[in-house]
Amino acid sequence: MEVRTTACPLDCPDGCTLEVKVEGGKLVSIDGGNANPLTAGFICSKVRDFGGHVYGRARLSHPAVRTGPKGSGEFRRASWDEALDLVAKELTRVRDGSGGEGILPLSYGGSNGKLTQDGHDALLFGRLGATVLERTVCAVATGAAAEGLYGKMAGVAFDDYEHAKCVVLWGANPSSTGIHFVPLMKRAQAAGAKLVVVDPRRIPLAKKADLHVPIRPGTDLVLALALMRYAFENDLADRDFLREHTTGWETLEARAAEWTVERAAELCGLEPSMIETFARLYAESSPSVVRCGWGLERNRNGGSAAAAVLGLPAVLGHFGVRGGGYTMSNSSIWGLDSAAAIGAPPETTRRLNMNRTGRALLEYRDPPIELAFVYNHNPLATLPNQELVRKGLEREDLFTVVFEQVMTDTARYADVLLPATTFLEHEDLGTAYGGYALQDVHPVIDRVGEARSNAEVFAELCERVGVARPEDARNEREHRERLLAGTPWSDGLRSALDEGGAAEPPYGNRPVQFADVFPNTPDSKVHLVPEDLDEASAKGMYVYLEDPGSETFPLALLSPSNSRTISSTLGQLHDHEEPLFMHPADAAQRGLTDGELVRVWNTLGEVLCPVSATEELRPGVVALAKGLWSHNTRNGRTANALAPDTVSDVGGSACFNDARVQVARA
Ligand SMILES: Nc1nc2c(c(=O)[nH]1)N[C@H]1C(S)=C(S)[C@@H](COP(=O)(O)OP(=O)(O)OC[C@H]3O[C@@H](n4cnc5c(=O)[nH]c(N)nc54)[C@H](O)[C@@H]3O)O[C@H]1N2
Ligand SMILES: Nc1nc2c(c(=O)[nH]1)N[C@H]1C(S)=C(S)[C@@H](COP(=O)(O)OP(=O)(O)OC[C@H]3O[C@@H](n4cnc5c(=O)[nH]c(N)nc54)[C@H](O)[C@@H]3O)O[C@H]1N2
Ligand code: SF4
Ligand SMILES: [Mo]
Repeated sequence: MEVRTTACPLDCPDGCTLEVKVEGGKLVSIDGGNANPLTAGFICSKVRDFGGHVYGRARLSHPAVRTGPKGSGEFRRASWDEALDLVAKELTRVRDGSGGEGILPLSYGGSNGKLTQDGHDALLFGRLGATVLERTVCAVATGAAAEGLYGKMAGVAFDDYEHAKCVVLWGANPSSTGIHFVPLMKRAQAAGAKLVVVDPRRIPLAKKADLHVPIRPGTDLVLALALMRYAFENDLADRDFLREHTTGWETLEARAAEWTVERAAELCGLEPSMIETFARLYAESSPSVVRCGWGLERNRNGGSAAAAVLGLPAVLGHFGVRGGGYTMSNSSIWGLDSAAAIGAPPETTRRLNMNRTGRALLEYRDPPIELAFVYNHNPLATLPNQELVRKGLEREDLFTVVFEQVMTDTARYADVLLPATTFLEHEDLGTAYGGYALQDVHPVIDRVGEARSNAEVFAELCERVGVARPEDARNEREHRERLLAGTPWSDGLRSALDEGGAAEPPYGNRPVQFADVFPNTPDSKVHLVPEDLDEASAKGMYVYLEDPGSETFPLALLSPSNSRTISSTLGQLHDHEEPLFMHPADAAQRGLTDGELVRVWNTLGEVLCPVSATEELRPGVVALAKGLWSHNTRNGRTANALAPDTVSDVGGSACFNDARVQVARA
């Protein structure tokens, strides 16, 4: 038995170091390593059980071609040569016929590493002139806000939370989505930090909080503006900091002015005294830190909400001390641009916001989408407006390629299936986005069946459609070299990685905001009302957009992360029936008893599942987990069938939590 070291690149803030026990090329067990200090020697149960994904029944081990009707999951085995030949022929046929824009690459995070996306895939689709997919299901509203205000300044390290006197956890549920934050938070509380949790649900950390603010979904913008107004009115704002280090604060103050504590309380469904307590606690504690999650962006007000929340430490002048400031995503601090490093052409073709994929598949003309190439993504499980996506994939005249590790709901609709390696079988480069670790991901086990990596398959397809060039990187290693060479601190990074550890940025992995790191904006100031975002948002930034609920569909449906899966990854391992959670008062009003089968519906679709009454939700809010597969509900539909394909005010982000529904006995 051998222990091999690698890292987990999956879509999780933590970026764990892994120690993998291997015997005869096969995985025996996985546990946490220590190269990334955040891992602290332990990992989540999802990845500890990853063997079930690698070797399970659903794993794809050879290419296949459809034999049954679309969606039936009936395939025959094919050789790589036959499958790639077929795919290359179809790509060429569409490009030479109606044009490259008839090709739609459908991809999102996949293994989330820097070498498995925007590599040879970008060369292939860029050179074919395919439709460009805007990857907008996650982090684009928060990302636009963090970029606009601070140029994505590096965030407060979780390790420094123990210096804070007040921690605000806003729209994040680390007990499921980034477990290493939880013990650090415990340490911070033991050292005297007060914890405020802003979440419509009583999540595990809300139970340990000094103040749980059970906000009505989609109203975070108003709460944050009310906190600002309170600070301006009560002489708590740091006007010296605002004058010296920010622009746009006068506009922000003016836009916040309408949100008195009373008005905000009414709209957010909170007691005014709770908002005042929050305002005082956050303003008067120093250091104070805000950990901003992604729950608050998944609605129409998402971009302005994230900007207002991230603007709070500037208004209060909470920077310049260890444990003060904010943490958002750290994903871009390394300056690693995979597509640029590999030489992908500029994106000049038609663009599609991926939240509108169903519409594009059904409605695009000039040219219509004739070929969908799905990789790193399970669109049927994770995109909004699931019924339209399904109708699109059912089109007889659509040629669908699915390049996947396992037989997902989407893979069942493929015309050609290509088997992909997992992160235990290929090279990658992983960046934690919560902590500060950049780590190599190594192949540590033998490949399963005939699975191939993204780089191999897309490089081969470049050859077969005749767009490969002699100067192209040949493999992941060469791509990695070019990627590291393109960063301002390449030597340090490369030597740290080659020594087998986790590389850290030159300012260290515990930077103090406004001491070690400053906004990456052209004038190094915080732009509280970034002009481009203000212009791009329909009514201007910080203008509250009304709740989409109605008398017919009064309940707000949340689809929060689920601790068993990462988005929908690993969903094949959990075929239980998932309940809709609902407040007992809402259940009683509808005459529903715990555990009975209900129908959850709106104009977009319906889901049949059991109901579970819980006081952990506020009345008026229901929840059905994110990332479910068709086998998790009675009728094979999930929360995504009820989620609108509308987009947020800023950034064009998905609005999953703007789903408004009705519930009745089935
Ligand atoms: N186990 C597991 N881990 C994951 C993932 C997973 O699916 N499973 N997904 C990964 C990915 S892709 C991401 S993006 C991150 C997400 O990480 P998080 O942001 O922590 O997760 P979410 O579940 O999206 O949302 C967090 C919380 O926001 C709350 N929320 C919903 N609507 C609102 C609102 O309007 N306002 C406020 N204040 N709160 C609201 C929800 O109740 C939820 O508790 O996690 C990553 N880690
Ligand atoms: N209702 C609802 N839906 C949501 C959300 C929500 O809050 N509510 N949140 C959204 C969020 S935050 C996100 S990030 C998205 C995620 O949406 P997706 O990106 O679709 O996420 P996954 O379900 O993890 O699917 C990734 C797929 O890529 C495959 N894969 C992994 N590595 C590789 C590889 O190296 N090569 C290839 N070819 N394939 C690979 C995996 O097997 C998996 O099936 O979902 C969104 N969907
Ligand atoms: S999913 Fe997150 S917690 Fe689990 S091993 Fe990977 S990085 Fe660590
Ligand atoms: Mo995400």
